[in-house]
Amino acid sequence: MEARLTEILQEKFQTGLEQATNEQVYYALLTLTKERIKEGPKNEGKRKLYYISAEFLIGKLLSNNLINLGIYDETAEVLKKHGKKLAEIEEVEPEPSLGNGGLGRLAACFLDSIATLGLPGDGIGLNYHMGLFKQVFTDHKQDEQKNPWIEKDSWLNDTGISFEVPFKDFSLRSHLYDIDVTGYEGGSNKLHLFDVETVNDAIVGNGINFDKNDIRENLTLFLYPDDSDKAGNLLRIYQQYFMVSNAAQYIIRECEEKGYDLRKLHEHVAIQINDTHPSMVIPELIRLLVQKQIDFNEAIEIVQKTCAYTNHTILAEALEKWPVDYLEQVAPQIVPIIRDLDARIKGRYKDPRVHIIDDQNRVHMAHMDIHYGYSVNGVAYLHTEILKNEELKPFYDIYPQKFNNKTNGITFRRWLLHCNHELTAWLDEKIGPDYRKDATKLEKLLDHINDEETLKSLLVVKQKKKEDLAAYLKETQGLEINPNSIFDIQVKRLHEYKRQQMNALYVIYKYLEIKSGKKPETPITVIFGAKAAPAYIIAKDIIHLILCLQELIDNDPEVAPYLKVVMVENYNVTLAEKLIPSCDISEQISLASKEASGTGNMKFMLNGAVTMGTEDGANVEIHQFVGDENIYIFGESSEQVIEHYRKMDYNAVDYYINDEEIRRLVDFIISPELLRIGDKYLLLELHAELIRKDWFMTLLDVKDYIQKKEQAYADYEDRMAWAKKMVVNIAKAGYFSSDRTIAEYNRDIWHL
Ligand code: 9GP
Repeated sequence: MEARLTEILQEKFQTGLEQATNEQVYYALLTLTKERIKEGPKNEGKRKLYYISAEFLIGKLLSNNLINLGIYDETAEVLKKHGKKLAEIEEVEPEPSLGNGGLGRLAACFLDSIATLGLPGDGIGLNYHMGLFKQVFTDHKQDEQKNPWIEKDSWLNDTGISFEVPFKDFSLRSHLYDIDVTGYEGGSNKLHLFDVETVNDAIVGNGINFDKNDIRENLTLFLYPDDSDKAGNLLRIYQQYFMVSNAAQYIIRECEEKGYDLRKLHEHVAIQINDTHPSMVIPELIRLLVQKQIDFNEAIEIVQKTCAYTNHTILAEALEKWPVDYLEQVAPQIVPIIRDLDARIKGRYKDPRVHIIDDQNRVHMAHMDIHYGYSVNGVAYLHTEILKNEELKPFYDIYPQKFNNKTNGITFRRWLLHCNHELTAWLDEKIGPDYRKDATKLEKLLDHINDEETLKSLLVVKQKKKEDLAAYLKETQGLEINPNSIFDIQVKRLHEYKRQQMNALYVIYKYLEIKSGKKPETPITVIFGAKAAPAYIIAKDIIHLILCLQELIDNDPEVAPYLKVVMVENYNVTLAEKLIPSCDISEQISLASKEASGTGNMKFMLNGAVTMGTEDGANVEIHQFVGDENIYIFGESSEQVIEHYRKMDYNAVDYYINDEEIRRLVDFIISPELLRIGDKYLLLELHAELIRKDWFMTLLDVKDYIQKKEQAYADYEDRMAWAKKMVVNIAKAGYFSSDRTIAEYNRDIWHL
């Protein structure tokens, strides 16, 4: 590879490896990697998967591709020989901003595992020019700015493929860009990202504002444009229809090119509908098949045997319901099809809960997926049980055979091999490299659990990663943290159900404890990272509170040596790759029943963090694997929580009034200390919300939470005992490899 790299540098920049800048080396490596992928094997088969998703949070690609191509070490060596550092060159790459959180990152992990297992399967999504948004903090508040990531030279390959997408008043020509997806020592697949040539980046004004009505110019600017008004809702429908119409046209075109009979589409194609955003693929595919002279009833049957749906949440906000008249305004051609699909259901089932179009004339996208797809899956054991027994029970009663669970997973290539070289080397030394191909082999670590040297060297690895993070945060964000403190980390989307506010109440508790003279043995650093949806007011208030606490503590010499709070700015995949390896305590504290799975919990565990969590999502399975000794479980169970919702008997205000300790913590939000730093209105708003509403029952679990954290911090002091917990967590993480998840999808749903 050295010769080719030198050649490319000469051709592109007329320079040699020694003299080249990091930027030049990055672009040369980009070219080299793309060439290698092009020459390498492609995954093929009789049935191919198309994974349609609004989000693909792929992260930076250079290192991951080098690892998957098996040339990472060689590249690092060559660069080193010429005075360059691969880690520094990685920094040049912009992170594509094509996702929001777990849903999008899961899609990216899945693409990696699909390719690794040698399965033919492509992703299909949109090429958002500005991504979600870039988070900036000003005056202790979140500001949103555009986050452009596309450069002249990038991982995107212009395919020249284009389709006409018909809307009500005009049509748009798409333009397809592909990103190659490499498998670990395996063949490659593709991520197809559709775009529109007329999109105009220049119409984005202040922050992330733009004219929502000009679809030709704005369609692929942002992921999840603000939908708090009608124009925003319509724009989302335009995006979704554009995505699925292109997907359906692309799939049909590929089948025709291969000479397949479209009447047997399902024998060659599996479509996975990732949450409800791509649901319109069902009527669109029916429409296109009918255009190909296939009978309407037959088209429905074919589509039904082709499409499968994954549900990623029980929160209503992600179970989309589009008004029929909005669909009429965007893509009227699919409305009669949806009406027909609904009429068939209404003819068969009286229960309005399973109808597609409700009495307010709204289309329940998930209902269409369930009736007209062949599989419905949840993403962790508990989540699927809740779908079957609560949320989607009327559907489960009709179609028990369609429901199945696929517990999420993560790719160990990115979340171990790439992000934690030290731990990878340590594992290689302790148990040999087999776990790289078969993650369950990590269990071999348990043979060493009583070996003092093993435990000590693991602590050394963790310490190194803490120092690395401290240096990185200092350099990139000017934040100073103490690598000799306990790193307690909560990074994920900001949402009340994830209860960052409960963690903030703990910080208040600890602050007041320290003020009263009770100092922790080891200093504590509580790290947050989270973006709040731009229109989600309370989530932004929570960020405000955390940033105010950060400042208060930083400036209090009595407390600062023992407690530190930091909220990292613009939390993204790149930051996650630095934060996760350094973590001691992983915060997974959602209200039980609300977190479908979580995948951060798996990444932290794999990197030797111990979970502080509720019995929610995949925490339940983590708990089963590691046992009571190696996880801190607290809070009410999902059954109890569901019962509170059913009886409507949870009143936050009762906890506030009746419990002096809780009142003390909650009232601190509007204490003179914090009001001096923050915005009075926002802090009052959050305070009132916690007492009057608290939809996600913070005050229900907060005391149990505080007690468990205190126990964890105390346990941390026994370093050898703690290292054993770390070993068990790493050893038991194998189940959470997305290779296992994908093997199950393939075995039970896709049959590729
Ligand atoms: O909130 C879930 C998260 O629990 C899960 O791990 C992830 C991947 O399955 O999906 C998230 N859901 C969404 O982002 C929106 O439905």
